[in-house]
Amino acid sequence: MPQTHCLLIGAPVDSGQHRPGCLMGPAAYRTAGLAAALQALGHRVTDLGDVVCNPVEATSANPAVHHLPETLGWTRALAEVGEAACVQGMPIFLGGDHSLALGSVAGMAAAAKAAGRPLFVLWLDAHSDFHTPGTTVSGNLHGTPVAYLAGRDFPEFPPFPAPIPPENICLFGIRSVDAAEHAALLQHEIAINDMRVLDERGVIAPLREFLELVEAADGLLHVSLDVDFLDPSVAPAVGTTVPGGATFREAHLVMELLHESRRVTSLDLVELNPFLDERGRTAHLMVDLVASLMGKKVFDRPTRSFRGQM
Ligand code: HAR
Ligand code: MN
Ligand code: MN
Ligand code: MN
Repeated sequence: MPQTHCLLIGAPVDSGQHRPGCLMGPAAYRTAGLAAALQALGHRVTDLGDVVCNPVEATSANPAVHHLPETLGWTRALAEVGEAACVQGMPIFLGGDHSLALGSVAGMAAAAKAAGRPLFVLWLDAHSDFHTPGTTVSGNLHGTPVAYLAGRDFPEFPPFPAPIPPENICLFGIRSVDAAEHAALLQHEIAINDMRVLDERGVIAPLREFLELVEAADGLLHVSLDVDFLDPSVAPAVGTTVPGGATFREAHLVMELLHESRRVTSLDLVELNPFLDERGRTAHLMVDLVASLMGKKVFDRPTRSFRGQM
C-alpha cells in the first residue's frame, strides 16, 4: 500500500458556535493516538502543531452573527496553512468547530486551482451547513461553510478562491435542515443524501455514485467529517446531537469505501467537544474512523480468490 504523508493541522476553533469545548479537540485527537494509528498503517506523520488565529476586525449586517473577527482570522490562517500543506501531502485538520471548514476548504480550493484539478467535497454531517451570514438565525457560523464553498453571498469574507460547482458537492447523512437552507438547496444541484435516502439505499450505492464522478473527472476529494454525522449513541461528544445518525458500522463502511477509492486528498475532523465525551470514546471512535479511511481493514484479504472476498 502506498504510504501517505499525513500533515496534522491543529485547528482549535471555538468561534463558530456558542458551547465552549471544541478548542480542546486537537489535544483530544493527539491524546487518543491519531499519529500512532496512522504510523501503524505505514504512513508518515508530521504534526504541524496548532494554528494561531489573529482576529480580523469586521462586522456583519446580520446582528445575530457572533465572533466574526475570530472566524475571519481562522479562515485566513487555515486557508494559508492548508494550501501550503497540500504540496507536501495530505492535510488532516483537527477541529475545532465546523466553521474551520471556511478556511480548510478555501485552502484546498486554491491548491486545486493552482494544480489545474477539480475539487470535490463530501460533507458527512447531520446538518446541511448551507446558511450564509445573511440567513443564519442562530448566528453560528459553523452552519455556513457549504454555502461559502459553493460560492454563495459572503460579503464579510474574502471571495472563495474557486467556487465548487454544485455537482461536485455531496451532502451525506443530513437530518437537520433549516427553512432558509432548504429553500437555497432547492436552487442548487447538490447531491443530498439525507438519512431517508441512506435508510432506503444504504451507504454504498450513493457514495459509489459520487466517487465515480470524482474518478471520471480525475478530481481531488476533500472529506469533511462532522462528529454529529454519527448517531449520538456512539458519539456523544458533540454540542449539536441529532438522533438517527450513522451507525458504527455504516460510518466505518463509508471510510473503507473512501479508502478503496484512493481519491481522498484532505480531511476535516470537526465538532468534537471533548468536554462532553464519555471517557474519550468519541475521540477514539474518530481516530478509528480515520484509520479505516487510511487503510485499516477488519480483515486484510490477500487475494481475490480468498473465500469471503466480494
Ligand atoms: N442549522 C443550525 C444553525 O445554523 C444548526 C447548525 C449546526 N451545525 C453544526 N455543524 N453543528 O454541522 O444554527
Ligand atoms: Mn461564544
Ligand atoms: Mn457541520
Ligand atoms: Mn453537524
